[in-house]
Amino acid sequence: MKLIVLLALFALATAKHEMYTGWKSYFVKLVDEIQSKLFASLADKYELDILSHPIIGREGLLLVKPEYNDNFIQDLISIGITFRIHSEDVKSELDYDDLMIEQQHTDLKARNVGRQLPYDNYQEIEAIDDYLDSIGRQYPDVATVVNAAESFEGRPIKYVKISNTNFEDESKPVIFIDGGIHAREWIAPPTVTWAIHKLVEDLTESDLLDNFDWILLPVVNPDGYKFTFNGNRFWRKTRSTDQNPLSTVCPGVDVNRNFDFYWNSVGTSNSPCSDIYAGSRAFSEVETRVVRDILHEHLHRIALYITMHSFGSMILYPWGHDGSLSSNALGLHTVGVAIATTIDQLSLPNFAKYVVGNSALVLNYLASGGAEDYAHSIGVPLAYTMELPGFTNTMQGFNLDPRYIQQVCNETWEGIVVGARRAGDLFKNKRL
Ligand code: 0X9
Ligand code: ZN
Repeated sequence: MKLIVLLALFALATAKHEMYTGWKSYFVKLVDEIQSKLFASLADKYELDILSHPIIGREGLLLVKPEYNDNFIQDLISIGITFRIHSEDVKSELDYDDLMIEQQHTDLKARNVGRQLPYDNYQEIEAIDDYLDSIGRQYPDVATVVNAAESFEGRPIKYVKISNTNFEDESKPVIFIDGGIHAREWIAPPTVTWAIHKLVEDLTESDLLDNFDWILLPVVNPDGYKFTFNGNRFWRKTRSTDQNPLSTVCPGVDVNRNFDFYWNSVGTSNSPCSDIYAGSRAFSEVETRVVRDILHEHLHRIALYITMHSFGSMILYPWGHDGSLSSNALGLHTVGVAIATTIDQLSLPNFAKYVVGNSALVLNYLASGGAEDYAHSIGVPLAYTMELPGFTNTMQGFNLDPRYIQQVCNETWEGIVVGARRAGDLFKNKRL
């Protein structure tokens, strides 16, 4: 009987990532603009799923479907783009990731680390929500949990407001950080929950609450996030359907193409089956509207907005739709560099150094309707997309090893602190 149960569990576990059977993953390195353009056309032609964008001189990581593999490799060779295999079998790599996560749970239990916290491991949405609620219950004087809306599938979209003056001191700048716009970018939510931990449970620098109010939204897209835990590890979008006839077979909108900033004009798709589907209209998604409404409610005092993504070790700023610079480009760059150098000093040798710059120029692709562009366009002076680290050239699986989550949380937090203080200084000057 025991054996049957064990076999059934094994079968269940190995069946989990069945849909990625036969997929392969590659590291790709581009040397110049020409290769970069050619690569972009290959990405379209072979529907590549790019997990980390290759930029000139720095490898990226991508997935190839079984039916395209041979032709894709032939094209790479004939164009002269350098590549190397990451995995011959994406499914088995995903099984490896699951094992690592399980191992981390076991290690934490063995070390007697009571409850499992969202920044200790990659955690299900329910564990993250429970953590936020427990923070609200235990620290009502500084933390207020807001159930902003229900997602398309009815999950709460929760954020935490943190303030030692009940958000009533209008002279304080607000720092707004979100994560999980893209469901599969699992390293993002822990950096936001860690920020909550550092501001509420383990405040070590009192100026952070004396001088700022904070809004922290760890998972913008809970439906997509949930879906990535149920066998669709590489899901990126929401899970909504709309009037488009294809939408029931291909649900979901890319939240980072759904903001009303040159909506659906470049680097987007009209097809619901695309990973960069812009939606039927700007702000079609309740998830996008939650971010929009926070930005507008506190616009007069949001000094800094950071939206957490992965991977790539990049700090990206507007404008992403055409690569031009905003009138605050100098400020954006200076504060971006301050954040990046802080993080780099704390980073590990096998992590890449941060790159700072305009998103379109760094990534070499244009994309409209992005969160940080929208925030900046309505008046948030400092607005960034952070592509967190987590991708190393020796990596196995697709997750940063869960043992390093803490490292990323720590270094990112120190970067946020520097960014907040710089933003606070600029904000003070603006108000004089
Ligand atoms: O393409 C994106 O949405 C972001 N990269 S990711 O790999 N996380 O998907 C970059 C967004 C850059 N910002 C804008 N284009 N506005
Ligand atoms: Zn992303």
